[in-house]
Amino acid sequence: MYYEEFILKRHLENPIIKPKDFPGARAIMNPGQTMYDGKTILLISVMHRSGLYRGKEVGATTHVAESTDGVHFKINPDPFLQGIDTRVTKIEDTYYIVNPAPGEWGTYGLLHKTNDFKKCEYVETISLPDNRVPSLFPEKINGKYMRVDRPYRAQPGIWTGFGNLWLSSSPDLMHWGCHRPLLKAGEGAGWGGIKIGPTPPIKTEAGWLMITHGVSASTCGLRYRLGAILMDLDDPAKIIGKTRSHILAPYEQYELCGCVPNVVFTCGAIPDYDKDQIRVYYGSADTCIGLATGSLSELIEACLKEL
Ligand code: BMA
Repeated sequence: MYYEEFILKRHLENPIIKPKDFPGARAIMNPGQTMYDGKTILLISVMHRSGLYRGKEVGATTHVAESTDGVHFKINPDPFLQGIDTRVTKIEDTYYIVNPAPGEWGTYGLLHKTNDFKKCEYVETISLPDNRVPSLFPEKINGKYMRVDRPYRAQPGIWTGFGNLWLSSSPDLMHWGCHRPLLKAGEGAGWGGIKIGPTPPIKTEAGWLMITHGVSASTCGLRYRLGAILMDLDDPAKIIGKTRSHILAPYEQYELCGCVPNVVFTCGAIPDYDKDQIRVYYGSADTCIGLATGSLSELIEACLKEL
């Protein structure tokens, strides 16, 4: 390895899920992630080589992959959802899943729920285009459900003001308002120069920790990296920490080359509080899935130090 890893360390068996693990797949990427019944659950986005799955035009399907050791996964071939890039948040006993609805109307957020990762029920459309994946907090704050989202999409050439994060609240997870600006793309962190993308915040004693992807421009095109921010527990509109350094950047061959080169992208992370660990299952080059782990307390410390 010719580069220094900062907090997150790649698993030696990376990439842990590859297209050849799913017959007919051309890419498996960007998993939603959570724990259920003692197992690690990934909602993996499968892009099909022919665009068809079981004879139907689908483009992409989302499948449940489960594991007892967090490294070796069994993938359910029955689609759980259509589409890609799911964000999963457990609120009380229900798992809420948000994913982007692609199509001619632009990309907007769909809310679904499940209690068993067998059946997935559509709840409501919760954002207008172009707002891909509002990411829900796992509990109410001051009596309201809350989320982080990115209400606009950056357009090539008109970057300014489009890739920022916002916060909003809701009485019922369906009606959202009281919007507050949260973080501007590029503010003090090179890893998110053009746009930043949310994932479901994780509760820690120090604050709400959120792993975000950030996009920066290079002469060879876009580069997707991961960073982290920390929000105040009672007033998440206050950013109290942020890594200036990226915590993961594309360096390995499976991150540099693939369907979309130069990409590490995550839809969440899993805290293992008793081990002081955070696990990040991430999409590599929009082609396969890697695992990187690090110390939760080191990550929080870096957020506080580097703000
Ligand atoms: C984003 C999303 C992700 C993808 C990333 C890099 O806009 O489309 O699904 O991983 O771009 O291509």
